[in-house]
Amino acid sequence: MARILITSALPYINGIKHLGNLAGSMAPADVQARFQRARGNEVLFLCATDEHGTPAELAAQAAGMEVRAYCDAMHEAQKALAAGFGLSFDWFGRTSSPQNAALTQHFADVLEDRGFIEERVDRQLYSLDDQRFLPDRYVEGTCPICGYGQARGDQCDNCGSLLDPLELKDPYSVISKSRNLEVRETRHLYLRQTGLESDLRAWVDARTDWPALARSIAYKHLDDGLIDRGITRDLSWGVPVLRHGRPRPGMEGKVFYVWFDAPIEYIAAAQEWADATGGDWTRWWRLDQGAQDVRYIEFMGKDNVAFHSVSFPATLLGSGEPWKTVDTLKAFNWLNWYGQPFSTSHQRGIFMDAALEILPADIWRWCLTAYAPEHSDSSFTFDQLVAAVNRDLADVLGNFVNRILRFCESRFEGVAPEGGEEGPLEAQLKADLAAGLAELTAQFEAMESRKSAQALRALWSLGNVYLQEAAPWTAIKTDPVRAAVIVRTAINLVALYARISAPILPYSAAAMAEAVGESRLDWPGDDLAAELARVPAGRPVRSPPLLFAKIEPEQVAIWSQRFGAPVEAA
Ligand code: B3M
Ligand code: ZN
Repeated sequence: MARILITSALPYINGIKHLGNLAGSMAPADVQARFQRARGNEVLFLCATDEHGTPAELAAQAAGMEVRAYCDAMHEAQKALAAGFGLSFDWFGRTSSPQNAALTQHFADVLEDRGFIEERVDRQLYSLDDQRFLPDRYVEGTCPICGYGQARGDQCDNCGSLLDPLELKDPYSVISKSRNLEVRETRHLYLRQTGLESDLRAWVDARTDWPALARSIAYKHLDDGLIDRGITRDLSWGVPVLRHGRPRPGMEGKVFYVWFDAPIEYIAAAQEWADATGGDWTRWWRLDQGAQDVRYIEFMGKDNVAFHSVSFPATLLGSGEPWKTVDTLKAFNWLNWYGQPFSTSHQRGIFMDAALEILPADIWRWCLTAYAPEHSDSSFTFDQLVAAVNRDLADVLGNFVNRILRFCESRFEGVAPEGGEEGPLEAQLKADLAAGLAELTAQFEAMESRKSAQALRALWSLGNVYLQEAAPWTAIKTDPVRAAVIVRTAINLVALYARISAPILPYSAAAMAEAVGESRLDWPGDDLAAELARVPAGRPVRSPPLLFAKIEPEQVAIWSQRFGAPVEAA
């Protein structure tokens, strides 16, 4: 049994997340966690809300709430929606947890003790009208790289470049829109990444399991030359800057930069989980406590790769302590909304709450997997959704399950029949299933979202081909024993489909399993004879409620209107 640690990039606390956040991290991470558990591996799956920094403060201000109260409410809202999408985190933590504050301050202390943190005097934008410094997202302006007019102080939404607020052209305060800004001096702590370059490069060189996208971004930062990064900010909401537990002269009222404390929450979430469940977090994160046997997989969007492949490893490696570092970093491109970026701040696209209002979670899980923005940005369209639901789910999987179970109910009293000897059609079916299962298992292991969905769909299609050729409704007229063999085989296929569809479609898989009395959703082995005999003769079965309702064009028109999608040509 392998031990697999899985983390998903932490969704910012500001507002309900959109489908893009799901597609690029939380959903594929959950599919992989479910798959690995089904394989019998020990999984610890962690995520949390990313609660510090300017996104939180600005959103709380906009909501007219005190920031901690805002974060409390939004954490619960996001936690409930994650559960609604079947995201099976072992723990959904908070970067505002006491565990994360203690760990963040610990890393800052050991890094400084080892010479990788130093104080510097910064020049930063100060808003005379707001009477405060303007870090990161408190300032917007024109991107110096691509000219985008609403680039944020720390990163440009349009071209993804990491920015320094001083680079912005024509900057303005996000709070008051004032351009009455001046540059002032302020003291900040810097993480000396330049001092860790050779360690980091050796570490990235050893990450042979990374997909091309992650490697190319990591090497770009290394080859462009690392920079020492500011890890503190003039903000009030965040992890206070202390030195060995005591206030640090000159740093009063400052907090650690959100991207310094957020990845540390991956560890702190394990501590929160341990504190809540009695689990042992050290066997997952400390190499001297057993974590050397753990495979650690991180899921994120491509704009987060830099922080996960450079600054977070710099924190861990620079500490000189035996921390587990990521083995596989699965980065996704962006899911766009009809060619435009989804945007929480600009409320563009479908958000998790509205998504669950209009369609069940499995539909979205299937769509975001089958059309994952994996090797390039991809754009969500309702046409794609309709094809995924009507063609893949309803016509292929749903149709097979309902057809065979209804036939069993009408001609075999809803009981799996005994039947007689299997024939060449069953032998062919098993051979095809074996090949298809090997492909599906390989694609899940490789964390290839689109190819996993394709392999799964191909396996569902085998059931329809088998029924077409075996035609139990014809056989029953002349050879009821033959018809019984076909029905018993197809019922076992329903049980098999439940087990292999569960990582992507947990709710539909549970309904299929319940319909044929399959109680264990473990991953199938190579012995197809045994796999297709798990539902014994005599077991009562029943056709489940409709698994996938087809989406009608009128519905698409209503949704397009509601979510601001261009109305597709009918
Ligand atoms: N909160 C996600 C984002 O950039 C960011 C990830 C943190 S993972 C430690 O939208
Ligand atoms: Zn730009």
